Amino acid sequence: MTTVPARSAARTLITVAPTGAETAKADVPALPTTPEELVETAVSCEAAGAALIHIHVRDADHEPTLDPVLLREAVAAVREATDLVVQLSTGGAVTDPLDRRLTVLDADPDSCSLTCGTTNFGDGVFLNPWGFMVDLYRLAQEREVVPEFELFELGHVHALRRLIDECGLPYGGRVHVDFVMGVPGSMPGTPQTLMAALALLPPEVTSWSATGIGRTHLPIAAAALSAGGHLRVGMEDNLVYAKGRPVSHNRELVARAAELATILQRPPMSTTEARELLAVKDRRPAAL
Ligand code: KMH
Ligand code: ZN
Repeated sequence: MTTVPARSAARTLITVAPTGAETAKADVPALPTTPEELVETAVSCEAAGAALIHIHVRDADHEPTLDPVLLREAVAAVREATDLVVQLSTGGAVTDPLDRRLTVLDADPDSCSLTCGTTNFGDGVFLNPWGFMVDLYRLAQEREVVPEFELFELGHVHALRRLIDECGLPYGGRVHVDFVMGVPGSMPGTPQTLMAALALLPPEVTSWSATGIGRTHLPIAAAALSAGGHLRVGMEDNLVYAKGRPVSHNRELVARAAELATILQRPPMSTTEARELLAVKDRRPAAL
């Protein structure tokens, strides 16, 4: 008999990852790449049920960038317009150098992604050597930024164990992980793999979410909800709403996730509940 994990939640944290670093604006005009589109997407996805936004910033040419000024402006703009937990990607694009990826924390996000190891990433390699993971983790602790541990591989789950042993708990004391499944060359986006990964989670993990890339998006969402987990959706991970029907706005993916979660009696959690779940520091202007 399969047991429901103790960390199974009554409500669902919905994360939206609206942009990513891989898709070209020219190929997908609906991808939010400008500051105005990012804010409009954030507002609209919050209204549809999202409580956390995972942001990759694009420059004026719609190319992925780690420009510190643009990152700061993006964080401030989303914080001003919404109550979403603001998470910046430290993964960037596969071409981004490690030292530049560390500077993402200078933009003072609530949360940052922290991938627990190197992985195949389509035709590329997404580099996350041990020393970089430790540096990023210690910097996040120092800056009081809550990391979201991104796990693309079963080996990453074990590397998280090593990271907690060596560096202790994150700022706030909660450990939230996100399984990124179905990246070509990395762990497959199947319910069986999700169950295997869950079985390996260290006991310190207090919450987990999952996202499936491409056609694994919906099955992984259903499997994660069934197993008590949270959801990440968005055009970073999936550009197809249904067979032959492209996603026209991130809101559609969030709304569908919210509906699915509600049907399964685990409705979306509010941004206030998400802040408590993740124990993020309150950086909203009114709180300062
Ligand atoms: N763009 C990928 C190479 C993250 O945001 O931290 C890495 C990624 C993970 O998207
Ligand atoms: Zn990302």
